Amino acid sequence: MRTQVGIVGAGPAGLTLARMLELAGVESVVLESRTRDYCEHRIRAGVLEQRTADLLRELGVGERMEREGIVHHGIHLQFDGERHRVPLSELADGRTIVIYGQTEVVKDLIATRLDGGLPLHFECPVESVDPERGIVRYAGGELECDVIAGCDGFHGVCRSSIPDGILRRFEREYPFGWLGILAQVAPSMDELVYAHHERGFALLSLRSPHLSRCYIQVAHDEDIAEWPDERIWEELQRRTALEGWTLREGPVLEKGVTGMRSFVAEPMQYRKLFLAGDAAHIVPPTGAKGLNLAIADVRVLAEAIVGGSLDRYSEECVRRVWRAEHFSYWMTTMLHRLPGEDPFDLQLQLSQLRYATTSQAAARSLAENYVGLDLV
Ligand code: RFL
Ligand code: PHB
Repeated sequence: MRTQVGIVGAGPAGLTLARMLELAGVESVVLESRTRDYCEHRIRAGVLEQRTADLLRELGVGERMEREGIVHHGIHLQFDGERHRVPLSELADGRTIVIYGQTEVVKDLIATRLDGGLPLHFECPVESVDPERGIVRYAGGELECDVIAGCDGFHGVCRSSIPDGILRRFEREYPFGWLGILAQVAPSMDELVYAHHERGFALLSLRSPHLSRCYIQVAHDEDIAEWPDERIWEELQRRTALEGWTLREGPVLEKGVTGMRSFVAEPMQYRKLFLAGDAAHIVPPTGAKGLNLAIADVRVLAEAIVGGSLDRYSEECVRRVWRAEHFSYWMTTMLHRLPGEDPFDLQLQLSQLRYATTSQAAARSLAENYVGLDLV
């Protein structure tokens, strides 16, 4: 088999790239190791930056997002028993964020690809790629490509096919994780709440007017079996408590623990192989940047492929990647309890939170980064 662009992975990066190439008249084949059902139900991100939402609209896959996505103009930071609103849109040129699950973005992109009769193969794990020759090897055979797009996530095979000595790796692991739940109950707040608390961080988010998505900070290797639903709600109640406000509880539909890591591999390209999204970089979820960065990468990649000049792909991506790395690290270290911290560390966090919610300049910086202005 031969194609112009071989895309490894049908996550947000691979699927968005395939759609952009299709509209530009470039042929591609997408190979995905998992089933369609698995890809469509893997619960992850929920916050789309305005430019991500705009791109999905431009690509003709934004119709359901337009109907079901929920536009937000602010977020809340809670600490020291008080909740403070950060008016994102007011501070960042009227920009907004859209609450629309990654699962839904993926479903819309898969449906469009398959409706168009274009090649997207599930249950087709790629075994190896040859970046020099542009060969993608999978169980049933080989795909010969002009360009290989490595969109296969953090644990994929593409990054490790780059010979030793080429990539620089930057990494930070955090000694904690998030326990996340999806619950069948109307969200108790109309906007997201990021809560700093002595018992650990908590986040109130949502997926729809009837579905809440909430997280609590736990140990990175926390055993989910230790967390019956009542214990999770009790912890969420304590960490988000506020006088005159109550957190509504409901049946837990899904729960899981995720570790947290920062990671960058540079350069994001080698010969015919171009890495995009989680295959090249990971951010902790506190800044809501992972999905948005993945889509920003493939926008650059698609334009470079169509324009025929791929040399500067990595260079064009990494500045934005490092901005998001810094912002996600900053949000994470400001909001979580840090093992080994002392009272000095705690006071620094509280001071930073007060500054971010009282100084116009500090709040604007947070807002610009959160909504994803093109600063770099
Ligand atoms: P993905 O989504 O991991 O997709 C990679 C795809 O490649 C497939 N694959 C292979 N296919 C063929 N052959 C192989 N050998 C393969 N190896 C792997 C995989 O099955 C998969 O389908 O990477 P992509 O496309 O780069 O997208 C990145 C995003 O998924 C990720 O950054 C975000 O989900 C991160 N993230 C968040 N990002 C945000 O922007 N906002 C958020 O609010 C947000 N919240 C989150 C998050 C991630 C979380 N977890 C679980 C890590 C919340 C959580 C809890
Ligand atoms: C989510 O809704 O899953 C979510 C929202 C904001 C974050 C991370 C995850 O920072």
